[in-house]
Amino acid sequence: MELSFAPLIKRISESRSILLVSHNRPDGDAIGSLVGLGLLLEGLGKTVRMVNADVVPESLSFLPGAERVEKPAGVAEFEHDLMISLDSAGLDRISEAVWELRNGVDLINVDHHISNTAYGDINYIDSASPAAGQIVAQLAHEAGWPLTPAIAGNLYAAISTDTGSFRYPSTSAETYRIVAELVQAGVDVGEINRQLYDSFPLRRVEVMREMLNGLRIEAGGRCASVSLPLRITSELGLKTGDTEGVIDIIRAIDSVIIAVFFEELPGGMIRVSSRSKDEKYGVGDICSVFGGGGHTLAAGARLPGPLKSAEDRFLAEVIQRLTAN
Ligand SMILES: [Mn+2]
Repeated sequence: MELSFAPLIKRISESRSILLVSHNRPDGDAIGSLVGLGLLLEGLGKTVRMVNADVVPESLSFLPGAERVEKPAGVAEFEHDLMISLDSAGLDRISEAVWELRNGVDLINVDHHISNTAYGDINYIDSASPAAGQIVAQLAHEAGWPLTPAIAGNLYAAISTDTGSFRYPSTSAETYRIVAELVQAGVDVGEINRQLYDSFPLRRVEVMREMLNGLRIEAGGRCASVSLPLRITSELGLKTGDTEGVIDIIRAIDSVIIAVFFEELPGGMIRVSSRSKDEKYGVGDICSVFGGGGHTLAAGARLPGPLKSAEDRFLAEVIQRLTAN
């Protein structure tokens, strides 16, 4: 089916008050696309509230408008006539407490995950797009909605973080075209990249030191993995976002095709993040074996603990595929 922004633009134009939501444990794309679209719609005179079930990571709190992101309880009284979800592949990526706010209004689903279940009344799913933020920027372009430096900064952050700073293969000519528009609209590229990539709290490097001590290299160097026990999370007082980038470091090892990061969660489940450098060895398929999903080159899953047994089960699947031919 041909992708078209027309139904979204029409439905948004008919709306007066809009509730925007994005996935739990938000990353740069979840916050940037959420706030970017929120501010865009406010610029059109809409009443807008932006919701996420989890806190904005400290590393993204500098984004203009990030302080506007609210917990579901804060918007219980908000009377909206439209809801828009961003960067969220399925209903399960967003907390029940957020969905309870829907109150039967139409839902627009804007996303770039190939696994998206098209759960909206209107769906705009572009799995070729590297970021939900890029789709929002294209929507603004198409609709002729004015950009401000704050809007552009949020969308730039969304695209930059989801493309690994414009390095992943999903980065297209369209990405650079749309980002050129964002820069033209007032993004200070040096400053925003400093904030995004050169402003880590020390604990972010300390956790890297801890995890690299336990680095596992397997499948003849083609698989690298690290894991984070809950004990370290509490010892270092880690916050959401502190482990961002760890997987990119082990993925960068020359021989590595698949990199995996295991994190023990309170309650005993193990969150698995995985990255591949080669479409032949997609991690989306591997994660789906364990009930997870995502993209070919970046995917996740949750396994029951304990940590070591989750590692062994997941890595056995990875190694089997990497050594199959
Ligand atoms: Mn995304």
